[in-house]
Amino acid sequence: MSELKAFHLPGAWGLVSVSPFCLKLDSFLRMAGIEHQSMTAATPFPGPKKKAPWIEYRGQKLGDSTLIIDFLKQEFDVDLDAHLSDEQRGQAIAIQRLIEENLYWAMVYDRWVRDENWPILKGTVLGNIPTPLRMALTPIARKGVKKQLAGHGMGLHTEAEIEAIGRKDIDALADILGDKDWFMGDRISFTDAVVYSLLANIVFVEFSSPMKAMINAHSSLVDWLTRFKNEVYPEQE
Ligand SMILES: N[C@@H](CCC(=O)N[C@@H](CS)C(=O)NCC(=O)O)C(=O)O
Repeated sequence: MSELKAFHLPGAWGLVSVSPFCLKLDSFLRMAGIEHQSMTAATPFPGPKKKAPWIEYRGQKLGDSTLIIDFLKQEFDVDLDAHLSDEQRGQAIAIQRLIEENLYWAMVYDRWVRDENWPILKGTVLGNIPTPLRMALTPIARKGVKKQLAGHGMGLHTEAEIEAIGRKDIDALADILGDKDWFMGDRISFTDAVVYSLLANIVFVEFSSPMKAMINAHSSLVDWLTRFKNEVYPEQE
């Protein structure tokens, strides 16, 4: 059995995890062919940064998907981006920042602030927490996430402003993809995993979000989502 354990928040609707950062790590591990044990955690609190995902490897815990992936690339001598030019590597970082530092927060807003999504969230993201604890914890968690949203700045905007921010990012992603098969050309790269982890968590889930329609309006993005799923998660077809 592999000595690498990857801890992620629960999955739903065919996704290994409904946390984009956890799904990104899972995609990376699959694409890199790194053997591991995939562990579902009810909460992120046992992680070293109190966020998910995290790994346990040779007696050490490591948190933060990017730091974990950097570590695993070295440890297992894998690079999904070996074929990229310096310019593409720069673009990859910029796309990752768009996804993780901006668009992610619009998704968090839709899931945690929109009232229609609250019962769905309690049954999925928070669904593995034992019932008595869940009842006590969920309102605190919601308050905490609203505070995070305000701290980031996304939560200070109106719903219409957040929609407009999301639309700009999604249109930009469609423009970057263009008519290519993959974000960085004709070969899949880590950037595809980064973008998939968030867009799949908007499109393939039951949370309502205006961003679903925005993504679905770009047939290139829809085709690319299917392409990624077929390549990395063929068993989900
Ligand atoms: N930069 C971190 C972000 C991880 C993150 O925000 N994970 C969320 C789940 S999607 C989490 O655990 N949130 C719990 C919290 O902030 O209390 C990474 O790349 O792993």
